[in-house]
Amino acid sequence: MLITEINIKFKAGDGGNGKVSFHKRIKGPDGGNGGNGGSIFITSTSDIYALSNISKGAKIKTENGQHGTSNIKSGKSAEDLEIKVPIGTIITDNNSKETFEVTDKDSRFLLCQGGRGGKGNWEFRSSTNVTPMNAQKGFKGQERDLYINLKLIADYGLIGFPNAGKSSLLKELTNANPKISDYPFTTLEPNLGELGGKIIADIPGLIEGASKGKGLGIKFLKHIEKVSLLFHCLSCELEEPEKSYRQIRNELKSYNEKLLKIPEIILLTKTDLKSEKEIKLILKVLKKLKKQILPVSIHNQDSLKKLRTFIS
Ligand SMILES: Nc1nc2c(ncn2[C@@H]2O[C@H](COP(=O)(O)OP(=O)(O)OP(=O)(O)O)[C@@H](O)[C@H]2O)c(=O)[nH]1
Ligand SMILES: [Mg+2]
Repeated sequence: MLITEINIKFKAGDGGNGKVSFHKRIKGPDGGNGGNGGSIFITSTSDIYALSNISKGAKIKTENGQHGTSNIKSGKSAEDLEIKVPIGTIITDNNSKETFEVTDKDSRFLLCQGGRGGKGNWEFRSSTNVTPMNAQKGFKGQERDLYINLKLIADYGLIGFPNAGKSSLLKELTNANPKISDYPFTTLEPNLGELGGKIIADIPGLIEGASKGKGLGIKFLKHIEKVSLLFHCLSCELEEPEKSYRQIRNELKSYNEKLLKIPEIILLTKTDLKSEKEIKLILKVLKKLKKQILPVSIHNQDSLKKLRTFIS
């Protein structure tokens, strides 16, 4: 299952305590320092399912550093942890409101600093105090209460009513193999495919009232917020294509008006189901919308070729 939202706590390990001890023979201080606690780093991956690896536990933590010991021996530092999250993930600290964005394949940053180990009494020796009785406690590892939100970064988005043929087009155009069926809401979570180095996102169908939670709602629209082009799929089976088009646009608007500014092309889908004359009539009606319209059918290779050239 595609996980796109998680609330979780991260806790970096605490530093080990410094030691107070004295050398048996020399009698001088010989307490070692504590080891550092493990830090937590975030790195990026192109695996959009990667959040499922961290969604299971309520807390992710690293080990504490070990305490210092006699003979000026430092405690062992704990291993750091690298958490891989998909490109497009935004991590927000619920308390400080700091945000961290994983923007590309090279993103890597420290999220929770491991606690530094405390100094042993060896470190506190001086000309005025040759028998220091004090050592430092290990410092606390950084703890964060996080909200992790994945917004898939796609170049193009396929939107429209359920059953409009969005997933079928994604399958024809790209390497993706989404589930396709003749009932509404076949797609329950976004599918991604790649064509000529560009990522196309196919999201679950929208219906009137989606912004108020109808159908699968509009939560998946976050994945198309950053696309540079929307393919608005309108099936030529629709009784009132213009009205249907406006219904979808209204749902986009209710989610975020900025979506209306993304360049859009209407794909009149399933054209094989209608005669040429009927298609012409639909195109005439849709002309009023003053949008570019491409008629397509998965059973018409020519139309797919045109669409492919258009995209690449
Ligand atoms: N005749 C014909 N049928 C098509 C065409 N494209 C898709 N279909 C059929 O239409 C039905 C719905 O296709 P999907 O690709 O699952 O539609 P969708 O828009 O992804 O639907 P949701 O995931 O429910 O939103 C399936 O039975 C497809 O085989 C087409 O060009 N011509
Ligand atoms: Mg689908």
